[in-house]
Amino acid sequence: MEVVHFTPNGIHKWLVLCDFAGMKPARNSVRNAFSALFAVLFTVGFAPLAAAQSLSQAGFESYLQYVAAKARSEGVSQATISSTLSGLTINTRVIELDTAQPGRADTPPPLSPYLARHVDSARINAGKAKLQQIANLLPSLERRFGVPPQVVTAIWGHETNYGKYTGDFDLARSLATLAYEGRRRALFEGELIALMKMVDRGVPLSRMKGSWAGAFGYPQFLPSVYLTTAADGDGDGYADIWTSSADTLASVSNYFVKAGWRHGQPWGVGASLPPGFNPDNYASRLAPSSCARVHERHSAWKTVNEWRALGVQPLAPIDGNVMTALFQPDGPGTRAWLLTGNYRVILQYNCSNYYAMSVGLLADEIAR
Ligand SMILES: [Ca+2]
Repeated sequence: MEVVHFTPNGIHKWLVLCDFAGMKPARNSVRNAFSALFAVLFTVGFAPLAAAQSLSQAGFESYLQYVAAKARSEGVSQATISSTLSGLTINTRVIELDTAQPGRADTPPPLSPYLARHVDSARINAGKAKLQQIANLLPSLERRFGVPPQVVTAIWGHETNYGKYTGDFDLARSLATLAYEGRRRALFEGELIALMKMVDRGVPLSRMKGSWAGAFGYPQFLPSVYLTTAADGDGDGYADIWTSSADTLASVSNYFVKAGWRHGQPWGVGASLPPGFNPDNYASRLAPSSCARVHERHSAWKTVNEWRALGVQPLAPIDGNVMTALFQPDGPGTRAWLLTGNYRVILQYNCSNYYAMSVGLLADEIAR
């Protein structure tokens, strides 16, 4: 099933890392070899803990010494290591939130009520207003990235309600806690070190506040995503995703470019089905490599022209040669859509049909 209810720290930020993580290699082979040896020794010493009751402040501090050494081996300055890690304590609230994530339901809840809550007039009008405020920058942003600003704005609206809530957890403390807790240690340890690299780049540590799971700023990037993907949209040379609308749009656009957004294609279009049409007859035979519960609800891929030949009619302009999958989330007699590869780009931000559909439809409404 999909995660239906999203906090500003949705699971997508973890998936994001599969695509965009990438630490800089150590500067020379000797250091590289030393780092590898060091990592092996300490990985053995800091294997994931079996249960929450194994966590202790003393163990946490030992673990942070290991993280400090690893950060040093990756070139992080001692000043940053000290200011980031010294005095940190375990945040038990973060562990509670992490272990309380919703489970999976056998039958996905209907999409329509979710859309009604998330694509409402307040969010549509706020998105229009945000774009209006930087209308002079939009043509150059769209030329530079090839991603419609309203799609990117819809992401911003979904992640943080256009910056209204970005989270006030101490990110270093959250990431260190989650890494030490150990269920996804490699992920969170890498993010903690990426956070320190951000500080070395000049981002004030005081800015490093965000969700309990380590995401921050208007678009809720993780530190590693910021390092590889954040972009300057207003030309001041700095990617400020905490206060700048233009930088937020540039950064999310850049994320979409890296995820394979195709310029000129919609994310999807509504579709009408002929009487008696059963999408189950066109189920995909491909086994999705990731995020299977999301993708298995989509049909096999066909061109728009092939769907037309079967009586399926797109309800908005779309080129006949575009490959699409049919999706009728709430069953026979309800709304249906033809989804393009750009829908999958939105899924890379957060792999949920609920999320991606509401982002796409919100974008359409903002553009209207
Ligand atoms: Ca900027």
